[in-house]
Amino acid sequence: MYHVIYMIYNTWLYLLRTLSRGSFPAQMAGDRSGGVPRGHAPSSRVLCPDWVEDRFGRRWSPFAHAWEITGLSRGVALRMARELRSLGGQARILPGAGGSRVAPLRRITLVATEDQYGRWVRRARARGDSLTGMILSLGQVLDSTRRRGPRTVLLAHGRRLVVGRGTLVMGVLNVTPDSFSDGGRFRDPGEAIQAGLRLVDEGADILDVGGESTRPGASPVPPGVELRRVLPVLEGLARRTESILSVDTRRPSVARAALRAGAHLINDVEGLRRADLRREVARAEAGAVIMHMRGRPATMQADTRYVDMMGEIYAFLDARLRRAEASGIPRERLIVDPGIGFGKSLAGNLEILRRVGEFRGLGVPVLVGASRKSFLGTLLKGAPVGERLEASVAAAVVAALRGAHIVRVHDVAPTVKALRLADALRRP
Ligand code: HH2
Repeated sequence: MYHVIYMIYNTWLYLLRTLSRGSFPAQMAGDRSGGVPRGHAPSSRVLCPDWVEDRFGRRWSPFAHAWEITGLSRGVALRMARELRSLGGQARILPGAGGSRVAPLRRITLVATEDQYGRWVRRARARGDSLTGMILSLGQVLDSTRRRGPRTVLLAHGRRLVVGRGTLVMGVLNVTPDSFSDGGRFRDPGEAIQAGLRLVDEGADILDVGGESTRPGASPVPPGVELRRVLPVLEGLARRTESILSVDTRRPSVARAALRAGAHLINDVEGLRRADLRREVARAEAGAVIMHMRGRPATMQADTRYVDMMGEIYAFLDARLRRAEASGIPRERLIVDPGIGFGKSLAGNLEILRRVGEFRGLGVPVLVGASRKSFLGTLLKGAPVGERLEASVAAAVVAALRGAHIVRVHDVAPTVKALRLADALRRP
């Protein structure tokens, strides 16, 4: 009996070793973009906060954490790999983006348990050489990824949003004639205000008022039209509810008027691309959501292929957070969103949901909006918008369980109820 167990154990060990030596997909070898521009400083992210599966779908020991660092020279990558391996961790070096033809930059995937990582940090601290800073910063990324306790997002008009106690719900209030799922619902601002107040009663923590559709293929509307749509609704809501008011806009003039009318947060699907918009947010000391979108709504679904989608989104959000900070908007006012449905394929949207916790490594709250989106219709074999409720609620629950702090939804009441379970499961 003992021999049989011993043989099974050895076979298992052999399989594990063979699998972990397996080669990476061929397309990675030719990767030249990876979302990191030339000359970009090395940046790191935690690939797997709770489960450990690297971006090639390979599962690692369930008590390890995986990091990816991009933009390293070959020498530094080799040194890091050697050091971590000597502590029992694992490392794999891949071609990265940037550098020169002679000295291309590398990216490295590291997998280590907390204990191995702790020993690495102690060793690096004692030595105090050029790798020390990078090794310590891995820990900071890891900490923000796993951080579970409440934190506060600072908003305009002195308001605060406490994030991290339970999943927060942002209720969608579109005052557009053409939004993909709820356009043309209201005949006048009064009706929209009533609908917003109902969402608050149902448990929405934030109301997101939008005056321009960003559905795939949507054409932009003039700022004046957008303003006429959102302003009376925001003013009415500001008078009648204490709820946090967000405005879904990419226009500086709309943001300025909305913030004056009582909005606390700017939700920008263009990720604070415009300097004027950053200025308005900074001036009003407002909060802002930085969302990832590739291209423009009119064209974003034309090409949804990426070499490394999660890496590109992460690098984009990281760069936009830094740009916002440089414009006078501190991180405490910012939230990130990977932008489900904005230039992503069905597989891409599912991957974002599955791996959304990785964005926690950016150190700010993570928002996800999957509600009623067309990838759910595709999964449901072409179900129209009105038949996507259950899948939308499921997507919000999955996002919460996988690490999102805030979900943006149309159907607030059923989502709030479903999230009770998700939040109970997440509590230690
Ligand atoms: N999705 C939409 C609009 N704004 N903002 C954030 N932060 N995240 C999202 O996923 C997101 C968003 C699109 O949904 P909807 O508002 O319902 O449709 P439309 O743009 O057609 O008005």
